[in-house]
Amino acid sequence: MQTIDAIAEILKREGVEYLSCFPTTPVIEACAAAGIRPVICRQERVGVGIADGYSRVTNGRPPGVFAMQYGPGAENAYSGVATSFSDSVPILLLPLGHPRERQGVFPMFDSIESFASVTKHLERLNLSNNTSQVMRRAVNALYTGRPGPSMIEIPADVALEEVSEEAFYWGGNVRRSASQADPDDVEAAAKALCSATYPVIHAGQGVMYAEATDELVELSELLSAPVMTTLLGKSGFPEQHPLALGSGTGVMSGTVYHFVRRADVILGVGSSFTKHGMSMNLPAGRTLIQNTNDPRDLNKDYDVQFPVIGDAKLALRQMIEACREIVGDTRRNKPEIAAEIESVRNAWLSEWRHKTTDAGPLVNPYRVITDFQQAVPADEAIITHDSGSPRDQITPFYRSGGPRSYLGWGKSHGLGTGLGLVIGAKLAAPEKMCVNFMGDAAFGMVGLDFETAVRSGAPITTVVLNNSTMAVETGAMERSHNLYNTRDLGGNYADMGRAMGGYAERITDPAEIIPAFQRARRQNEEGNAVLLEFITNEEIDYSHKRAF
Ligand SMILES: Cc1ncc(C[n+]2csc(CCOP(=O)(O)OP(=O)(O)O)c2C)c(N)n1
Ligand SMILES: [Mg+2]
Repeated sequence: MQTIDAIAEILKREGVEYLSCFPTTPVIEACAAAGIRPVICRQERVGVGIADGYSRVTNGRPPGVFAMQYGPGAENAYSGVATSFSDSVPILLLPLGHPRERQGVFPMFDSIESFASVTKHLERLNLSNNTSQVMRRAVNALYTGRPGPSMIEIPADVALEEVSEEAFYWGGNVRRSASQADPDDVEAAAKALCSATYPVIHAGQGVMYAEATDELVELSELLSAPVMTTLLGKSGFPEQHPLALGSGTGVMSGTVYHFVRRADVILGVGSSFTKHGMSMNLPAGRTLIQNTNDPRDLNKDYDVQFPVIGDAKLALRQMIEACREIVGDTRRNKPEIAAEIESVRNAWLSEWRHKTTDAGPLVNPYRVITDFQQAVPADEAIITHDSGSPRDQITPFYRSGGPRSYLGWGKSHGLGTGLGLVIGAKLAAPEKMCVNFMGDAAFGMVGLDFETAVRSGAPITTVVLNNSTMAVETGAMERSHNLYNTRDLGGNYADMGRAMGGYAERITDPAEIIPAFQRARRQNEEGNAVLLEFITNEEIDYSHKRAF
């Protein structure tokens, strides 16, 4: 067999069903022959996003895989890979490389040099007979520790060389392995947590990768501790739960604001505690407990008094046992905590009601997300935002269902990323209604990949919140906009959706929001990709923006 056949066989044995890709690379041919379905994107950046969204939904088992050509294919993938790296998503990238005799020659693009800062693992496959061991290292990087992109560059000549029968093996022994926390750390952390007057749990995406939602719910109920999530961790704690506060990012729900401001002890679980424009700052002076599986996260941006290094699921189980030893059942399910959360939420929602129920004349983005929640139950959907106002409008208000019913992303917040993610999510979870909400500028970045959804058996719903401008840039572009109209954009996106073969509607009447989502859902169920273009107002009020 050739190198590419050996790689396809290994992917098959690891359960890979889809290869997100764009030509020219013979990896596509080998995967197709092995029964792995190629999904051809319209540009590499989105192709990486498809693999990324797929991996987020499967937790990397099986992983999303993306293959592309050397030079322009690898170059155009860069922003997608940067997104996966900054969000720590386990994807496998298989760029073709220049043939060995051309490597290192000016000005050939070199993936090994260029992707070094945005990959967890990176290796060039220099010898066909090394395929098995090179792939073993790549797969190991996907399955263990902090996740991230794993890249194997396959030089075009090596790709077609023979792998000898003796050299090929795949034991299937690369599996997920994780470790518990130091029991002394757990005991100290549990004491601090149990002596808190107002504890808050701050859950990151590590909870989802560790599949630790049940343990998180158990600990929060044991202590009656309210739980917020980060942007990436959104849906790791079911947001319909009575102890759920919602998510805290650059913006936050009224419940996150109220309870975090009052908290004396914050327990981070599966969270990197990263200071970032897309994350909520932790207010000063709190006692911090941090569980992470990556020591680089500790004391990075905050003084952490109580580190708990280990897998979120295993460490939460340890914390549950340690807390139970201290407080027994005395704090379990205190109704007054849930009642306070409910009353703070209701007060906050009533401040926003004029926007969430806005009768027009223009559609208000806050009403779109509110009505969507009435039209589609959260646990029957997977939704994601895009950069810009849509992210900041959706995340405080949307109450997700179980793990991965919301794909929160954006430590690198490349405009347009949501479209690829939601196509990947649909491939991983065809039974869910998969919806990405994007602004008109976001659509401009990647919109032609809506046709990928139409063509590839990934009937998603893309929502374009069209305000004909970049509303989120209002503050940043005042002078140039006054002089040259720099923020404004044009386009008729429903027409584009139709031209690409999808079912599309333009909605201008707020009363039509719910019926439009109901029609979209039926269309998706019949296999049609849908584009809903809402003509919205320029909405630049955000909930508790940078409140801490
Ligand atoms: C690739 C990339 N370039 C630039 C940005 C900066 N950026 C973030 S949002 C935004 C404009 C968003 O406009 P739109 O999608 O129309 O949403 P709106 O705020 O109008 O609702 C820009 C330029 C980015 N996030 N990614
Ligand atoms: Mg806009």
